[in-house]
Amino acid sequence: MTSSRRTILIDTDTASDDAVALIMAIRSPRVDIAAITTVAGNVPVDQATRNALYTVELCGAKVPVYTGAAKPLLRELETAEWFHGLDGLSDHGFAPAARVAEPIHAVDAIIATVLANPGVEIITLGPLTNLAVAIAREPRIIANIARCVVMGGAPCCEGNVTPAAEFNIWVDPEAARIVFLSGLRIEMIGWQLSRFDAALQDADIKRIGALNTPLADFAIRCNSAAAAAYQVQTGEVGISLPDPIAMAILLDPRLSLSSSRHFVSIETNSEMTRGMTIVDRLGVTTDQRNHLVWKDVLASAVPSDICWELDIAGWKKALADSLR
Ligand SMILES: [Ca+2]
Repeated sequence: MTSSRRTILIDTDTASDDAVALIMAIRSPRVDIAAITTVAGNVPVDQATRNALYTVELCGAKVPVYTGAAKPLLRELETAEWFHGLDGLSDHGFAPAARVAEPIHAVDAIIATVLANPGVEIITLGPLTNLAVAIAREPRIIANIARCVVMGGAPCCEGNVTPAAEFNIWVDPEAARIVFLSGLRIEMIGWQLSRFDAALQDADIKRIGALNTPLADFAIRCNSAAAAAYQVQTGEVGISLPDPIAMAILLDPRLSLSSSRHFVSIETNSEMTRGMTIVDRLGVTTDQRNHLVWKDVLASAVPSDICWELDIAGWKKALADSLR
């Protein structure tokens, strides 16, 4: 049985929804986690590391955690405590983990893990800073990554941090551009998949609460600030969980009911549309009139797989199963 488990690496700006995604991966019989690497995003990177260590310990696991980039490649860090709470876990005063991070930088850990595990699958749950630096420093990793699932972007829809952009891409658009243009095939799980019926509703929350386990309790409690902020932000009620949805699809690709493959570019120049994920859904970038603007993408990128539709019942079942 052990041989059928896939090896994955998780890169995360660990706040509340990241923590739930970590639980899903740690508890999954489908994968072994070679490394968790942290990056600045929702919270400063040292807080992200503390949250990742706390979550790993809560699960009784021993996955190594490596601290990574403290800020985006070119820009100042903009965090999201307004959404996740000051500690990223809704400020319930969870006791610090006894474990500490490994004494190796996340970028070095990504390169070493990929080269030692050809065919590894990577999932990014935060800004793409670490992966961009790893690719720039050691391009050979690209050929050794079997899948790269990116929670990020707002394909052909509004963003969650600006009208144009989703948070993870917006925080470090230069890094996202490097990754999307690197030649790595990306499975893009946009934030819009976590809205509306995909968000946990009262009945879902009650069902999870009834599991009456420490993990179920933590998963709901650490998202209390996010649930309130989501309602302010969107007018929608519920706990929206973008990172766990991306993780659910990584673990079981059948939960993506509809996807298609397109070139994607990332806007880095405009302030208005900074971090916009521009999806060539109609395949017009090779037209003469677009060729000049898209030439960098066409020269170096491969098209990304954009997920359009989630199996909502399947996702909620996968979540509940991981919290038992
Ligand atoms: Ca995240």
